[in-house]
Amino acid sequence: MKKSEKTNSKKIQDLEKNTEYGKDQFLTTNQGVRINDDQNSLKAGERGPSLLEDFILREKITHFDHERIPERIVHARGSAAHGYFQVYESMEKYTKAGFLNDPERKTPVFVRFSTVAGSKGSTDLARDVRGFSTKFYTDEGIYDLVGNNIPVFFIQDAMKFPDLIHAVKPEPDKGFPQAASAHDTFWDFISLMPESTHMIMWAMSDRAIPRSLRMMEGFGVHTFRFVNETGEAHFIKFHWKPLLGTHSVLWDEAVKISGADSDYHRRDLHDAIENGDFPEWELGVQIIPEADEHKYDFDLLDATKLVPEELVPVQRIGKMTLNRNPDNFFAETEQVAFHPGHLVPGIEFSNDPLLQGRLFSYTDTQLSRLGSPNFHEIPINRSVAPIHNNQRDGHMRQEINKGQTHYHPNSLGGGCPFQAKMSEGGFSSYGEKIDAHKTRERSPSFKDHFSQATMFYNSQTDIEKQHIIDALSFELGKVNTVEIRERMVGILSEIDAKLAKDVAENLGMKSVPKTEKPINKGVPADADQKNYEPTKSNPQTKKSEALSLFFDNPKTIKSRQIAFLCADGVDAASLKEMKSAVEKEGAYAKIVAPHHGEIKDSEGNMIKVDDSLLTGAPFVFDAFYVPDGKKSVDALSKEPDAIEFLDQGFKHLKPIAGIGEAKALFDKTDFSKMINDDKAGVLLADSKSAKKISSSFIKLLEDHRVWSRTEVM
Ligand code: HDD
Repeated sequence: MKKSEKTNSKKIQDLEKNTEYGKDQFLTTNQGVRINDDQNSLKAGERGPSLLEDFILREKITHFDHERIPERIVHARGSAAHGYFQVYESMEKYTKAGFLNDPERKTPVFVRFSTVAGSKGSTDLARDVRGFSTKFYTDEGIYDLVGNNIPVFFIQDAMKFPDLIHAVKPEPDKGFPQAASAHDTFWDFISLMPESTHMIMWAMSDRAIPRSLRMMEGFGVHTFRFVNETGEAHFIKFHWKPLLGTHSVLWDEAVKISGADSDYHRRDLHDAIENGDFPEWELGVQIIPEADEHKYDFDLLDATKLVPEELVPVQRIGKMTLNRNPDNFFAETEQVAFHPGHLVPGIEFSNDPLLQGRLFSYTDTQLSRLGSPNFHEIPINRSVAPIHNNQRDGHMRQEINKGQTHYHPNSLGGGCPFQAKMSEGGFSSYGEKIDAHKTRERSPSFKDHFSQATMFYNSQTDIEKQHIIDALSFELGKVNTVEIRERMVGILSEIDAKLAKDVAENLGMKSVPKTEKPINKGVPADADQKNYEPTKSNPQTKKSEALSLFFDNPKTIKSRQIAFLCADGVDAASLKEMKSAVEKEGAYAKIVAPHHGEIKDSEGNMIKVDDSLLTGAPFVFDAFYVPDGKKSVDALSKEPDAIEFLDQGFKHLKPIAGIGEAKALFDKTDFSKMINDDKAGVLLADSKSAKKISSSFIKLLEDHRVWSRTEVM
C-alpha cells in the first residue's frame, strides 16, 4: 500500500461517495448496459458504412468530444494534494473561527499550487509567481485562503488585473511566448505602471523558480481580519512557512529542467507524498490591532506592500500536512474552485481594492469554467458542513431537494431552513464604520511605489542580488523595443543605482537612462498627474532579513535526490556507505548507470538502476556521488553523458563527491583542477575515508548549493 493511502479524513470519506473503480467489473455504457464488443463499430456488412443506430459508438465518441473544459484564465497549470491543518493553541482571543480554536481538531484541506501565466500544459519551471491556494473543509463551512508564494502583488486595484494578465500572456498577434514574462508587452505595461515595481523585484528573484513546491512560502497577500466572539477585530496577514526551508534552482537549471522534465514540480510533489515525505507548512499570522491601522509608512490596504516582520512578528499558530495525492486529476485538481470570498465566521476581508475586485471574479470565472452555479456540488468543492438553502435547479443539479417550499419566509415548510443567530454560528459581517463619498480614486497613502522595492533589494544576500540582476538582464534582453528597456532601467534606478547600472551594462547601454517623467502612465483622463506620481517615504524598515531565501533555513537534506553514478563492478562498500548515510538523513540515493535494468557490484550483488544516462538528466538531481571501483569508473569514463552529468552538476553549484577511482572520471571534467578545493565543494577521498566524506557531503547539501563555488569557477 502506498503511504499516502493510509490517510483518511472527513473530506476523504465524503469523496468516497463519488468514487468509482472498474476492478473486477464489466465494461458498461453510461446507462449501465454491459458491452460485448468495444473494438468494432456497428456496420452494414463487415466492409460497409457505420450505422447511426450504434448507440454505443455514439455515446463513447460524444463523451470524448466533450471531455475538455476551459482552462483557468490564470493559474491554469496546477498540482494539488489533500491533507489536514491543526492549530497549536486556541486563537479564540482573536478569532471565533472554529478550526483556529480547537487544537484537537484536524481540519481537512485541499491545496493547489500553480504557475500564473502558462497554459495547462506549460512547464513547471517557468519564471513566474506560484499560486498557493488552500481549501479548508471546516465544520463551519468552506474557508479558502487563495494566496501566492510572494507576499505582494503587481497592482493595487482589481481594475488593472485584466490589463496585467493580457500583458503577460502570449502576445495576441503571435500566440507566443508561452509561460514567460520575457517579452515586450509585459515589460511595456510594467514600465508604465510604477506600482508594480516592488512585485517585480520579487518576481525577478529566485522565489520565481522554486526547487520544489514543498520548499516555498505562501502568503495571503491582502490584509484580512480576525473577529472574535465579542466582535473585536484585528488586521491579519497570513504566511505559510515550509518546514523544509525555502530553496530555488538557478535560471540555467530551470531552463534545462523544462526540457528534461517539464512536470518536475508536479512529479516532486506527487512522489514525495507517495514516499511518505509529507510536505508541511506552519501557518503564521501577523496580528495588528485596528488602532494601529494608520501607524505605518505604508497602507495596510495596499497589496503592493508587505508588513516587515521587524514591525510585526509572525506568530506560528498551526501546521498543515499534505499526506494524500488526488485519485483523479480532473475530478479534483482541475475542478476545484477556490474563492477568496469563501469565509467562515471569525475571518473577514479588509477594504483592499484588489481583494474587493477578486470577490466578484472568482464565482464569475467558475461559471464559465465549470459551467453552472452548481459547482459547489462537485465533490471536491462540497462542504463537509451540511448545506440547506432555497437555491434550486440549474445545469447539472445533483441535490434532490425535498419539500413544497423553496423560499423564505414560509409557513408551509415550518419556516425552514431557518436563519442562524450569531450565537448559533450565523455569519454576520463586521460592522466597520464607513463615512465617505463615492469616488474613483487611488488613496494618496498608496503612492510610495519604490521604498519597499528598495527594502526588498537591500534585504537580499549578494548571491540573490546577482540573480535579480541576471534575471532582469535576461528578461529585458528578450524585449525588442529599446524604449521599453530604457524606461524599465530608468525605473530600476529609483530602486538602486548599482542594480540599474549593472542591468544597463548587460543590455549594452552606455549609461543608465534618466527616469522618464511623468513616471506613472496609469492615470485617469481628468486626473492631475501630480497626484499620481510616485512619492518616497522615509520607511521605518530599510532592510528585513526575513525577505531573503536564505533566512532561517533548517539544516536538512530530507527528500533530496542524489545521483549515484555507477556501472558494473562498482565498489560495494563505498556505495553502501554513502547510500546508508544519505538515507539515514531522509535523502534518496538514485542509481544512474549507462543502461537500465540492473548492474552487478564488486561483491556480485545485483543493484536496480533507477535511471540510465539516457533517461536521466543531471538537472533534476541535488547532488552527485561516484563510488569507488575501477571497472565501474572505466565504463563511466567512456560515456560522454556521465562526464556531462558531473559538469552540469558543477555548473549548477551542486555538491559532488567521489571515492578512490572516481578521480579518473573527475579528471575528465571541467572541474578537474578544483578537486578538494575548499570553495569548490568537490570532495574526493580514498576508500578508507568514505565515512568522513559522507558527513562532509551531507553538510554541503544541507546548504542546498555550494555557493562559494562561484568564487572559484
Ligand atoms: Fe487570482 C485564480 C491568487 C488577484 C482573478 N488567483 C487564482 C489562483 C490563485 C490566485 C492562487 C488559482 C486558484 C486555483 O488554484 O484554482 N489572485 C491571486 C492572488 C491575487 C490575485 C494572490 C492578488 C493578491 N485574481 C486576482 C485579481 C483577480 C483575480 C485581482 C481579478 C480581478 N484569479 C482570478 C480568477 C481565477 C484566479 C480569474 C482564475 C481561475 C480561478 O480564479 O478560479 O478569477
